[in-house]
Order: sequence, then structure tokens, then C-alpha cells
Amino acid sequence: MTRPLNGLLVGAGFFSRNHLHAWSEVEGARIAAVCDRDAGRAETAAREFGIAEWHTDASVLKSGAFDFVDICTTMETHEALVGLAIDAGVPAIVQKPFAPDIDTCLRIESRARAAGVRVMLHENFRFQKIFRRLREILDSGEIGEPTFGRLSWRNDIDVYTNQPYLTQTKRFMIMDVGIHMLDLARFLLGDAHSVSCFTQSVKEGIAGEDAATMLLRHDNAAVSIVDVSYATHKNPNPFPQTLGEIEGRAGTVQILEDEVLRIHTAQGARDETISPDGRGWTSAPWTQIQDSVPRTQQHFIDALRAGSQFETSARDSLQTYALAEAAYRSAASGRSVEIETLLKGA
Ligand code: NAD
Ligand code: 89V
Repeated sequence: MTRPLNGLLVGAGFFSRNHLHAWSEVEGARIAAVCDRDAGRAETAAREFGIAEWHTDASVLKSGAFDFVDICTTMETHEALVGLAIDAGVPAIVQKPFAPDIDTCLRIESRARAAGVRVMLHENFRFQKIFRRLREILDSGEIGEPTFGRLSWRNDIDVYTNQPYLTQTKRFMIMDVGIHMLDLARFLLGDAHSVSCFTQSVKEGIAGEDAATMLLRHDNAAVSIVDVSYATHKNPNPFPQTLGEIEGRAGTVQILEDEVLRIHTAQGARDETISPDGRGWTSAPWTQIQDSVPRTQQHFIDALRAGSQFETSARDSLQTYALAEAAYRSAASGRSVEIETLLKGA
């Protein structure tokens, strides 16, 4: 029986409780210590989750006591924190967004690769049950080769109370939510090479864009529309659902409300309802997102132990972050942007 891998969680803020609940379910790993530059947060989280050790300085990674680090902080801190992990030779799973711009993402990835330190993005939308099942349907060939997709996140949930930094983030909607949709578009339709994008600032008092509409051309010639908005008023509020469809040469899969996949083929249409995992620590309306966290973290540990590829490795994720960068540059220039120019030398 091999001992569980010991982890350090850095960042004991809003979303970290979902990480800590999830780590208590992950097989083969445990969180041995919590770190937050706010001592009160670090101590409270450690006490709540029965973790003996807490710190306020992530340089504790150099102690050699940790087999991995889970970085659950906001994007402007990721280069420094992943840098500490690299210096300590400790593999890292780092929350999205990777970094505020593609050049910083490239710098971090290149440094980690040169040091031989493995880095995975905690990008959990593709680990939602509904998208694992949709990927299975696509892999079965039931609807044929995908040709079109639409992934839409449109609601007006008050995301700002729990995540107040989002009101001040200049690159907001594409980096906070669009990044999930762009990774999903790649997960379901394959890599993309060009983006056209329009952004909008709808709600008063928000520093960045709170709506964006992106048109992607994928390498397999498929086209997708990725649209995100926190300024869309629907009742009931569809948060946190991603809605849309994937069309193939032999059918269509619709992604409908209440986690229903509607599969259309020549034989007719059927519905598959994806049910929540039923965990005691999840709660509406976050359940769909919360349920994906243990799957994401288990994948990280399994791949770390097996020495196999992370689905959302820092290297693979460069494609996603290049699409986000291209979207901002398209919105600024009014033209379509090819991502190869942004990934030169990667
Ligand atoms: P938060 O600001 O509430 O918490 C971050 C914590 O990290 C704070 O307590 C802060 O003191 C601490 N911190 C920052 N820099 C540090 C450092 N150098 N050393 C130690 N501690 C440090 O942020 P949050 O809302 O929990 O979000 C964290 C990340 O998770 C964000 O990037 C966000 O986009 C992402 N997020 C992901 C999901 C998802 O997985 N679906 C959901 C919500 C948020
Ligand atoms: O899930 C997340 O990444 C959050 C949300 C999209 C809900 O704002 O930041």
C-alpha cells in the first residue's frame, strides 16, 4: 500500500472550501497543510478541515514536506506561486485563469518544462458529468463528425459578492468564464486556430467586459460560437449551466437546462438526464460546478502517480489561453486573429 501524497493548499478563500471537501474524497492524496497570507483564513480552514498545519508563506514548499501543491488563488498571483513550486521541484495544480495574458502563461509553462516540474490547470468544466457523457457520445460516432457547436453561459447571478475582485478585473468575462467555454470547445470539437470576438460592458460599475461573443474556426474545419454574459436576465436563473449544442454530420446533441442532453439522430430523439453526485457538502446553485472538483483533483493525482498526461496540462492549456488572448485582440482590432502568431516559439 503506497502512502498518500501530501499536498499544500495555497489560498484559503472563497472557492477553496470546495477544493478541501474534494481533497477529502480523492484517493491517494491528502492536504497536509493550508497556506494563506491571511493567517486567520489559513487557521480557520485548517481547523475546519482537521488539518494540523497552517502557514502564511508559500515558501514552505522548500521544506521538502510536500509531494504537490494546489494553488487556489487569483490569476495575478500564479506566476510567483508556480515559480515557488518550480524552485522546490513540487508538481502543481493551479486554478484558472492560468495568468492574465498569454505571454505570462508562456513564461510559466516554459520555466516549468525546463525544470521538469509538472503543472496542471484546475480547469473543471470539462470534468462536469454532463460533458464527460457528451464526450462519450461524440466518441461513439452516434452523431458523426462534429461540424458546429455553440456553448453559451448567460445569466445575471450575483458573482461579485463572493468574488469581489471580479468587479475590478480589466480582463473579466473572457478570462473568468470564457476560459471555461474555450476549453470546453476544444474538449468537444478539437483545437481551434482563429477567433473573431465582440465584447460588451453592460452592467454599470464593472471594470472589464461582462459579455463576449466569440466565433472560432477549429482545425477540423468545424465552427463554434462561444458566448458568455453576466448581464443576461432570465427567470429561473440558469446559473451555473452551460447550454448549447454540438452538431455532427449524422445528428445533433443539445445541451439543455436541468442537465439534459437531447440526442437527435435519423432514428429520432432521446433525452439523457445527468444527475448530481449527491454529495453532502454541495449545495444549489453551485452543485454542478462543485461535483466536478473531486473528478478534476482525482485526475491530477492519478496522472501524477502514473506519470501520464494531464488532460489540462499547462502545455495543452496554452492553446486555450491563446484563444482567449486572440479574442481580446480581435475585439480591439475588429479583425479575426490567428493563434499561431501568439504561440510562436512555444
Ligand atoms: P479569493 O480571493 O477568495 O481567495 C484567494 C486566497 O488566496 C485569499 O484568501 C488570499 O489571501 C490568498 N492568497 C493570495 N495570494 C497568496 C499568496 N501569495 N500566498 C498565500 N495566499 C495567497 O479567490 P477565490 O474566489 O477563491 O478564487 C480563487 C481562484 O479560483 C480564482 O482564480 C478563480 O477564478 C478560481 N475559481 C474557480 C472556480 C471553478 O473552479 N469553477 C470557481 C470560483 C473561482
Ligand atoms: O466557476 C468559476 O470559475 C467562477 C465563475 C465562473 C462562477 O465565476 O469564477
